[in-house]
Amino acid sequence: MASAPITASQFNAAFPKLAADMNWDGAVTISDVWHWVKWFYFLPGDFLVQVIGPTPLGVFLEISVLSYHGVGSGIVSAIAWLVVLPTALLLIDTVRRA
Ligand SMILES: [Ca+2]
Repeated sequence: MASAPITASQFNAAFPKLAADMNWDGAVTISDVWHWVKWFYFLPGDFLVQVIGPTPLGVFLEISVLSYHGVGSGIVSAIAWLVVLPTALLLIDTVRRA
């Protein structure tokens, strides 16, 4: 039996937030740096989770708030960064040469 679809506001509320103290241990330490990197890396995939999650496609793909920082989000993020980084470097190089 399928449960009720997760609403857009539930996806918004569960979106991973950036904070100085990402592991909630009460101090900003080097351990938080890894969490910042992870948060930034997963941004493209997590954004897609937020957009697609509440739609019928998201229901079909079984996307939930647990999909944030998940395998699918990681794969989407990898693809996005593999496109974004070379494009950004190419643009920077083009601007420098102009
Ligand atoms: Ca911390």
